[in-house]
Amino acid sequence: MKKRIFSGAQPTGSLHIGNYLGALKNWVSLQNEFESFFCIVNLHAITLPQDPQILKQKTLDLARIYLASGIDPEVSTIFIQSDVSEHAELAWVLNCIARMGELERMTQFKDKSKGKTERVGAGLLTYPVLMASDILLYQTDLVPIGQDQKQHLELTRDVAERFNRDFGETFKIPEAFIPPVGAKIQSLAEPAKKMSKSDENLNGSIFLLDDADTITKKMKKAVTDSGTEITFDNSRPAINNLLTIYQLMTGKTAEECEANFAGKGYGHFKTETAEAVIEYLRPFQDRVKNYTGEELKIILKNGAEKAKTIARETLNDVYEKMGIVGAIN
Ligand code: AQP
Repeated sequence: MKKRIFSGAQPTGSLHIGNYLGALKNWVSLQNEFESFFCIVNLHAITLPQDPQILKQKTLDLARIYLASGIDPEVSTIFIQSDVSEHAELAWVLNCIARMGELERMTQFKDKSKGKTERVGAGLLTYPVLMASDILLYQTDLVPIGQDQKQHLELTRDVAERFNRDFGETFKIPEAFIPPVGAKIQSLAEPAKKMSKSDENLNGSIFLLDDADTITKKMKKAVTDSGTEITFDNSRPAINNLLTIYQLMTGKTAEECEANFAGKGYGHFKTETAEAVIEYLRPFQDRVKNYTGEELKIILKNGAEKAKTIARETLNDVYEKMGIVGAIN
């Protein structure tokens, strides 16, 4: 039996190359080796306010992006989170297992609620519990994620271990798969921050659907470090980040990338990196337009049906172990 992977992205904003390099690219390369479940996590999206019409549209757009990235619906299961109500049900159960203290320590919660804890929804605090439910429902072995989700995955493991200890062996304890390069692509405008969909500074992110002109402009504006060397060096985060993007877009080794820019200036470096990104995204951007609404509907419906069968089995086991019984089934 193949081991299982589960991962997802939120249909918020526009996906950027950080989402792609940290997550989607790895989903594609792992999908044949593992039994794969890729979810569009629309229930996670509403932990921050969303325009309902835009959320609807972005949900289908994200399905197109998954497919255009190379996720093959014949091989992998693609579905929308809200189509499988077990995610929300298990999240409630696990909310009763997770501790307030551990949720309050999550850095993503702290960052996103900073200075406005009175005004943010409680869902922002319990976001990692819903993520734990997503993963644990499928008895997942491996979760391909970017570095920013590592802490949430650790919480998932803690909650699963606690449940197994208190109620008996129920959940598989998942491992994180964090790529060695590309797990944390930084903002082009503020290299100390990660590239993020919700960043108000649009120059910080290269979006997967940005046109060539926009990519070139953003790259030209990208912040650089002092000095002139174009080498991988963690103490120079801006250049390190741009060179990492160049490396992942060209598939060259670190040594080849450094050799390519030896003796060249930042202007040349930025132009070549912009060209590499444009060339890399071109076939993806052509494919993304290809999927009709009808086609998407069928893929997502089939995906949800397959996911639901597995999710229900796990949830029934959870209810049974906890003594939760209803009167009608
Ligand atoms: N900058 C990044 N570098 C590498 N990987 C990243 N991921 C996110 N940002 C980077 C990974 O992308 C996957 C999907 O992300 P998400 O939609 O669940 O949301 P997120 O992690 O909260 O990412 P964003 O872009 O910052 O979105 P917003 O602003 O909406 O919160 C995840 O595997 C993530 O690790």
